[in-house]
Amino acid sequence: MTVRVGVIGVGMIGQDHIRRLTGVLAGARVVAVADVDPERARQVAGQAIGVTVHATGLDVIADDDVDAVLVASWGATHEEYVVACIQAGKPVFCEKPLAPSGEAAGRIVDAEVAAGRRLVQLGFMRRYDPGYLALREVVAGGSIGAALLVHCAHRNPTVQPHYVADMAITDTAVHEFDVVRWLLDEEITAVTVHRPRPNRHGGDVQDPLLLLLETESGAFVDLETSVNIRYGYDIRTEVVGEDGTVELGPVAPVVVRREGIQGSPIAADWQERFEKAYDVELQHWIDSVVAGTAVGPSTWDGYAAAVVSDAGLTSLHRGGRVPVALRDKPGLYLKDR
Ligand code: NAD
Ligand code: ISE
Repeated sequence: MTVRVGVIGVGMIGQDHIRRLTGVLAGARVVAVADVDPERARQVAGQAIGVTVHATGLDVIADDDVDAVLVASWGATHEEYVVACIQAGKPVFCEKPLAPSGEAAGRIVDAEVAAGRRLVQLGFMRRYDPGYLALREVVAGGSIGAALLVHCAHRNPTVQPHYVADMAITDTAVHEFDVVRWLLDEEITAVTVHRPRPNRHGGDVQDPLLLLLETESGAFVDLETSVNIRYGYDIRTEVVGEDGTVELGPVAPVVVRREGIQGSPIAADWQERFEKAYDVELQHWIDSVVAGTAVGPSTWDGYAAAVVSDAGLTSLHRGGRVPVALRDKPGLYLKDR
């Protein structure tokens, strides 16, 4: 079976996913697109044969020729599309964040629980990155003892013009909110956000931020977000256990020595750093559509991360330590992790 995919939002990652669905992965074909920028939608559709351009994302979902939907529009628009997919019974891959608030994400949980089956896979691609998978295996294997601390840095050289201050939490730090829950296999219980001296490149975006997360077991996580750091795209995670530590290794395959300096290339952006992870996550999605059940990061994971984002935003704007209060986990998600 070839899965016929409709794509909503054909900006940077939408186009990148279309490229991999079309030329890299097996078992899928892009048959329809929509974007609030219709000219962009036409341009992207024109690069392949047989791609219908729809006026709206909801038209993509309603198209009988579309078996499954990929949502890659801005975060605040995800709820409408994901809920419409669930109500239409169509599998949906939704880019992170699931929604910009816990309340909106909770409505998506309600819709999926009402449908009685998982239809959503969320784009937390770090769970498919070979480095993070190896890190998790060491933590779960117990050789470093119980995890006590996690040190994280999430550095972007620059961000897009539509990136506003809150997105450091809802769009950037949200990756760590998910990956920490998944690495330690527990929920985050409180967030404190500190604002260091601002980077002169930051403009209206308060940058960098330093977040302190606390988890159910009492582990502490420090997270630096820097989104104007210029030198490259750099993601760091180290788990400190009772008997040892484990951290992501270098991603560069080579070390260069010249003119008195030893160095390794640093990824330019998220496309380059996580290319393999995006390939594996989307192949996983296509295969799950064929198999008939959604797998991987779930609506619940998106909800949990969104509630942590809420706490992070409260701490960013009002200061202080903000507890995270999740609702009870519905039975639909109990066997996930
Ligand atoms: P982008 O601005 O490059 O592209 C978004 C596109 O969506 C634009 O073409 C815009 O016109 C369109 N759009 C906006 N609202 C729409 C709507 N209501 N209906 C249809 N189209 C709409 O942004 P991007 O960087 O591609 O990010 C898109 C999403 O992907 C965001 O949620 C972002 O957080 C996520 N993302 C994830 C990763 C990752 O590492 N997993 C990386 C980048 C972006
Ligand atoms: C972007 O949307 C992503 O998801 C990238 O992975 C992240 O590094 C970046 O900060 C976000 O803006």
